[in-house]
Amino acid sequence: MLSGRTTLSKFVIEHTRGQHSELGALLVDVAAAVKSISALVGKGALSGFAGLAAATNVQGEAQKKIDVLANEAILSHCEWGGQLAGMVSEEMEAAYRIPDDYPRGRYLLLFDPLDGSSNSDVNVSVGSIFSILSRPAAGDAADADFLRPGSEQVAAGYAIYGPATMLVLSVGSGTHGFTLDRESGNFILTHPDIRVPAETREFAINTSNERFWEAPVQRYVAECKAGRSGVRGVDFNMRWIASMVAEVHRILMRGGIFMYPKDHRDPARPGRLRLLYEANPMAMLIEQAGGAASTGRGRILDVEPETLHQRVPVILGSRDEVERVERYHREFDTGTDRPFVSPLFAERSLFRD
Ligand code: AFP
Repeated sequence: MLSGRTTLSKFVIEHTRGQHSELGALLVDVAAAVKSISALVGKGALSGFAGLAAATNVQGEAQKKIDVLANEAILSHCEWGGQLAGMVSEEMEAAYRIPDDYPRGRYLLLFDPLDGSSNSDVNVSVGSIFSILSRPAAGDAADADFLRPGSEQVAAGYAIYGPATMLVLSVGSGTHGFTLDRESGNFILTHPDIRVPAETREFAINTSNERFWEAPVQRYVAECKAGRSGVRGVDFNMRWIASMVAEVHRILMRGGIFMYPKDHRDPARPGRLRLLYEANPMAMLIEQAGGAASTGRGRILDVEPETLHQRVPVILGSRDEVERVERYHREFDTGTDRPFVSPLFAERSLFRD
């Protein structure tokens, strides 16, 4: 029965009526782009676009053909509607100027067209992440217009291309999930007002980087791994999908903490994830769902951006655990933390009685 089910179009129009009425039209265009990317990703190897493109992106990362196609899908679906003054994408070094054929609008769209794409060849869930800022001025946006703290976002969301394709978004009044009904082509509201449990026993981090982390992160993860035999007194579970969208989606569905922290491999890279079109939109979604999103030393949404593609440490999810990690950073920075004793030594010591 289709009647009685809320579609994405109905939801966004009802929730953006008035001051941001054009925002609804932009979100409908984003949803159309997501549907086309979903169809492409869903073909898998049959799409003929597996493998690497000839180029590398601004991050110096090998660009996959499907990255390029997803990027083009969002540009082509969103550039013509008259809501945008410019776009920023992970796949493009400079901001994208709206072609002269199309009118300008008062919003800015920032996005990662296909996050987790290194998983696309191994059939693991990937996603698209987007952030929307408003820009009252007329005409084309300058780079500086995009460099605004995440607290100024008027909307944020992601698509996850998994067994089902879902669109999860916020326009500032909660975080809500829509599932693509492939028969009708509509996104249907299936997860209204998502809430992240404050407590969790599940953490997500790439532990192969452990030796590069700062001590407070090493301390937190060591305590989780020690489980009931350590200071936490309970056992924890670990996940790492290497697809931020999939990790954040799991956390919105059942709680958890996701960490891609600062590490000391490269001082110029204070983390792997990008502030404007990964950390900020995910932080808005998590906070709107009652969770927390931190750099370890401050709220992600308060970070003042300096460059379009800057990276930032990310610790987000269940509020109690994020606040614990922040406390460990404060104790480390003020020299009041317990000396860090690596459990590896304890486990491996030949002389332990
Ligand atoms: P790709 O888009 O290059 O696959 O990177 C995905 C990602 O930015 C994020 O989605 C993951 O959480 C993180 O990188 C995984 O990083 P590691 O491969 O270092 O674990």
